[in-house]
Amino acid sequence: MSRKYLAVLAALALLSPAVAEMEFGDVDKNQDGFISAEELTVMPELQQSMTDFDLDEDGQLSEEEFTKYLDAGKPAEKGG
Ligand SMILES: [Ca+2]
Ligand SMILES: [Ca+2]
Repeated sequence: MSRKYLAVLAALALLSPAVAEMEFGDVDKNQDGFISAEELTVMPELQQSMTDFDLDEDGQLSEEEFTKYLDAGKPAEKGG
C-alpha cells in the first residue's frame, strides 16, 4: 500500500461521514418538505438514482423516500 493510497483513504474517511450524516432538513434547502432534483446537487449519487427512490413519481423525494435511500445506502445489516 503506497503512501498516496493511504492519503486517498484518509481523505475518503474524512468525506464519507459528512455525506452519511446528511439529513433530510439539510438537503431540503427551501424547507418545503420535499427534496427536488436541484436540491440534490449536494448528493450527486442520489440525484442520478432519484427516480428509483421517487416512489410516488412526483419528481421530488419526500422524507420517507429520502429515508429509504439512506437505509439502502447503509452497509448491509443482516437480521434485526
Ligand atoms: Ca425542497
Ligand atoms: Ca416522491
